Amino acid sequence: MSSFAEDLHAALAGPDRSISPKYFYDTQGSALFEQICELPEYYPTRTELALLRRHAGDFAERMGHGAQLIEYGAGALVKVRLLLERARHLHSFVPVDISGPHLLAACEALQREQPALRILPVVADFTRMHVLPDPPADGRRIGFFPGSSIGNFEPDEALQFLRLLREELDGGALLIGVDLIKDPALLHAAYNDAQGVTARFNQNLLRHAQRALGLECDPDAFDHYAFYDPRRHRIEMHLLPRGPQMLQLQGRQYLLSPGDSLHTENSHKYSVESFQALAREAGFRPAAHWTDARDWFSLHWLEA
Ligand code: AVJ
Repeated sequence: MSSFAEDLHAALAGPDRSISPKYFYDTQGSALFEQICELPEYYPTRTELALLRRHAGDFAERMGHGAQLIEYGAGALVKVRLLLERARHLHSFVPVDISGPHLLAACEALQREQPALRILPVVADFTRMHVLPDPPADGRRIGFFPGSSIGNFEPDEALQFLRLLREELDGGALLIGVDLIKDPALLHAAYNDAQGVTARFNQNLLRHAQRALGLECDPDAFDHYAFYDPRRHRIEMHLLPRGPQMLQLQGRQYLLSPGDSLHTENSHKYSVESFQALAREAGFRPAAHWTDARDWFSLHWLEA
């Protein structure tokens, strides 16, 4: 099993110099991501929220009675509230998140608003195997995976992950948000905001490593570089050393030259059809999908 330290050593040693975007998210990283969601250029969050609001009644009906709602990568529990408000006789709500303190604080606030809701938080990396509470005896498991986080996976990893969810949700369903292929200029702007919040979010990978692992480096000496690759239908984010940079991690030294970019994130975009094909390959049956008027973002209901 890999750890942040092992993954960072591997990334700095090369030749790939890629590291998982999950390491953006310590307390500061989660706060920066929440700021990104408010940016005028970053359309996914508000577009998805509008879709969730508009169709909340439909989702509640599809969930049925006595369901166990499982959210993968729960964060601040903003989006799921729209489902919880309308859901009927939930068996339980199971938020899964890697950031323990963040998750537990969000659960306490939710519990105060909804004292009757049975909340069973699971602190875990949702990209791995999950240890979940038992499913209800007479209700379905409904998975919720909003935010187009599925886009962070390479297509083959996305397939593996969807297969894992399909097994976990067997007989139930998955409601998943997927960002759509669109004008590259709009995508470019969403990951290159004028205020530089996305740049700070990107650099936070190094700051997180400074705080958590004692990495020695100068995060400000790395430029944020994000671009859309129309062939692979994905945004790539990199950190580019502005000059030669010496980094030290746990007694090992790494010298990065200006050409040696650190690849920190992929964000894949899909068409409705290409995503449904992937879901079918993972064993799901696409039953419905919803998009906004501009076709920027999609929600999919997949029967498991
Ligand atoms: C959380 C993975 C959906 O890919 O748009 C936002 C993360 N990165 N800006 C995305 C992100 C840069 C986001 N996801």
